[in-house]
Amino acid sequence: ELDKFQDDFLWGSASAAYQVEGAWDKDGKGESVWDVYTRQPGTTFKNTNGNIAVDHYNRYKEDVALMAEMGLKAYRFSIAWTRIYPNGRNEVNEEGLKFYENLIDELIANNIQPIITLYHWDLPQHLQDLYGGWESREIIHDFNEYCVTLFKRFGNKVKHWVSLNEQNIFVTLGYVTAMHPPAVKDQKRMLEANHIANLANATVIESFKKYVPDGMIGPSFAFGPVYPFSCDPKDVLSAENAEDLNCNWWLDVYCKGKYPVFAFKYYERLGIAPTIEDGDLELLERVKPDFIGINYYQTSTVAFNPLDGVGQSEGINNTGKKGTAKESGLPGVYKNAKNAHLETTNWDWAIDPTGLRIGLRRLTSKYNLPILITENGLGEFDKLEEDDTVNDAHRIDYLSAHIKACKEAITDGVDLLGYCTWSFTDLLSWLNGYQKRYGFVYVDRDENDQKDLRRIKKNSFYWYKNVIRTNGEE
Ligand code: BGP
Repeated sequence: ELDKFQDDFLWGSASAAYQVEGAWDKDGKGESVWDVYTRQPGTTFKNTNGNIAVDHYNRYKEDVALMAEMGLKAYRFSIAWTRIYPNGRNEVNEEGLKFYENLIDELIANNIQPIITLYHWDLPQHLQDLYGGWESREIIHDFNEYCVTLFKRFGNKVKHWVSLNEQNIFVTLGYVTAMHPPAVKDQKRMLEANHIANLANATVIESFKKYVPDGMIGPSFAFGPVYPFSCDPKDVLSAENAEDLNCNWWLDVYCKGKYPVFAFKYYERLGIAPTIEDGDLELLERVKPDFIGINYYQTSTVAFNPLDGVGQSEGINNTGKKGTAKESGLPGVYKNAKNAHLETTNWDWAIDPTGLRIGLRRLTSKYNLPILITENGLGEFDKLEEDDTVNDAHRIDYLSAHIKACKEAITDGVDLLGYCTWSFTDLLSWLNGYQKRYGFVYVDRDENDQKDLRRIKKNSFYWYKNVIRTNGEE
C-alpha cells in the first residue's frame, strides 16, 4: 500500500521566459545573451530562436485560462532579468515588472500558485560585455539587486522561488562544450564561473530570508543519478567518480556548503580548482536552501575509461534521430555507456522512472531536505491530426510512470513538495528548436514558420487534469 500525496501537493508545470515569451525587444526589454547568440548562424537547430517563441508575452491570459481549465495548482516560470533591468543593473524597467505582476495576479485569481525562477539562463548581454558575466564577482551584487527588487515587489504574493536553474548545465554548456553562450571551451573558466554562481546563489538565498521570511527558496539542479555499467569494481569506481564530479560538485555546495573531497582534489591536481577567497566558504556553509529543486529527465550509466580512452565531446543528439549521441568521457575517470535495460527517446535520453525514485532517495539520505521536482517530461515529435487532436500516449505513459515513482519515493520517506512537468505549452527547446515538444498544449508553429501559434489541447492535457483532480490517485 503506497502513501498518498499530501493535500497541498503542488501539481504543476513549468516553462522559462526565453522559451515561451517572445516579444524579445518589447516594452523596454534589454538584450540577453540568448538574443544575441542565436543570431549567429549554426548555434541552434535550424537557426531557431526565441524572438517570437510561442508568444506567451501577448497570450499569457489565454495560457493561464488553459491552466485554470486543467486545474493546475502551480505554474513555474522564469523572469527575464532583461525585462526588469534592461542593462542588468542600475535602472529598473517598470513595464517589465508590470508584465510579471499581471501574470502573477492572473495566476492567483485562478488559484494557481506561481513558482518563480530567478535565473533561467537569459543573462543580460550588457553584463557579459561589461565584465564577462558569470566570470566576474561583480555579478553577485547585480544579481542580488535584481532579485531583491523581485522579492520586494512579489514576495507578499509568491511563496516558492527557484534561485538558479541548472547551474550545472549553464556552466558546462557555456564553458566546456561551448554549446550555450558564451560558447567557450575552458574548464578552468567554467570552474571559476561556477564558484561565482555558487556565491551568487547563496547571496540571494540569504537576501530572500530577509525579505520573504515565510517563503521557500532553492536552486533547480539537472539531476542525473549515476549507475555503474556493471558490478566490475572498475565500473563502480568510475560511477563514484562521475557522481562526485557531476552531482556532488553542485549539490554538496548547495546543501552542505562544501565541495566534495575527491572532485576538488582532482581539479587541484589538474591545476584548475576554483579560487576560493576569504569568506567564501563561510558564506556557503552559512546559507542553506529550503528545498532542493530537481529537473529530472534521465539517469546516466558510466563505465571504466582508460587513460588513453574516449575524451570529452558534446555527447548529445540534437537531431531527433535515435542512436546518434556521440561517446563522451573523461580519460582515466569514466565514460558514458548505453544502459541495455532502458529504452530511450528519439533524442537518446534514457527513460527511467525507477531512476527518479533512486535519485529522490539518494538526495534525501544525503541532504535530508524537502524536494520539489521542478521539471520532468518527455520531448517528442507530436503530430497534429486533421481533426485537431494530438494523441501523445507516449507522454502519458512517461509521466504516469514517473508520478508512480514519486509515490513510491514518498512511501520510502521522501519529503516531496510537488511535481512540475516540463512543459505546459509546447515551447522552444534551446538547441533542438520547436520540433522537440514537451507540452500538454500543442502550439502550431514549426522551426521557421510561426503559422498562427494556435493552442490545441493534447490528450495528455485531459489525462493530467484527472491526475490533479484525484490528487494522483487516477
Ligand atoms: C532543461 C532546461 C529546460 C528545458 C529542458 C528540456 O535542461 O531547464 O529549459 O529545455 O531541459 O531540454 P531540451 O529542450 O534540451 O530537450
